Amino acid sequence: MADDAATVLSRRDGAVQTLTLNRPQALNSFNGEMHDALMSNLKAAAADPAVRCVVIAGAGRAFCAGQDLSDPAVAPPKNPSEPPPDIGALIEGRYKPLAMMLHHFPVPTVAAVNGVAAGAGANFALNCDLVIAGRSASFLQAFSKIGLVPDCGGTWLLPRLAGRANAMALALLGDKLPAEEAQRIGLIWKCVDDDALAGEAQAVAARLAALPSRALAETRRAFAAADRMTLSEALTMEGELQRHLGRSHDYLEGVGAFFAKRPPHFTDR
Ligand code: T3D
Repeated sequence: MADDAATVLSRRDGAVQTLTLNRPQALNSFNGEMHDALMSNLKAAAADPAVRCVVIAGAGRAFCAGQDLSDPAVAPPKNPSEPPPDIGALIEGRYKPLAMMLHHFPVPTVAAVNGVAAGAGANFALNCDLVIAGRSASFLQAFSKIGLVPDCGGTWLLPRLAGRANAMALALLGDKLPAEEAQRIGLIWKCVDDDALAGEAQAVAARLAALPSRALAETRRAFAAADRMTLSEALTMEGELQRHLGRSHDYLEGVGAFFAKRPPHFTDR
């Protein structure tokens, strides 16, 4: 656990768990150690019923520069007679489980992007439910510049979030997209002043943590499922979910609190 503590810092404030990528000397780029630490921290947060929201942040001046290109797992061989690295194995073994973990995460996730988010680092952030970025942050699909395709879910996420035209330009040209522009095209939720970023991320996480967790979980699952459905199927799904949630104590509490003009007290029942 000592290594885990070095590459990913973990802090709990109330029901909010904050995980901070902590390899600032390499712009928090992913190596094997940080992958392991991140995964074990995410698994611990997912298994802890006291955690109701997770915030992901980066230490230092960057959020995450993607794969650490100096990692022996991906470094091209110095001698041409040696076999090239199997980057596919890295994607299957590391980035796919990470993206799927976030996709199925039991509670909402918030990315607080404090500086550049490049390559898999950008798409790692975009896998979170809400992405908030500091005004000086940027998003960079760095892949084409090193002869690769967007990974960590980029091919799936980018067109869905920003539309095919924007996604294609971002992926093919690999230009840095400033945070304000990322917000404008719908790639991220919002852009805030740099010095307000940490506070905004914690405040929105605390709000999420106070909401009825079953409703939030079903909303996130429904969005994912609706992606593969017709409108009619989505409407049927919504009816089934509302039938189920409409019988919950939290629904009674929410409506009761509304008419009593008092704050609700949700209990996840
Ligand atoms: O094989 C595979 O790659 C498979 C995996 C794929 C998933 C991916 O994520 S592919 C994409 C990998 N990431 C990149 O290609 C981004 C490379 N980095 C950059 O383009 C730039 O560094 C940034 C735009 C992110 C930041 O630019 P800038 O000017 O602010 O900083 P810098 O001077 O370029 O970088 C600062 C240091 O961080 C520097 O080290 P030094 O010279 O001070 O000792 C630089 O080498 C290091 N660094 C930045 N990114 C990486 C990195 N070291 C290792 N891996 C990195 N990805």
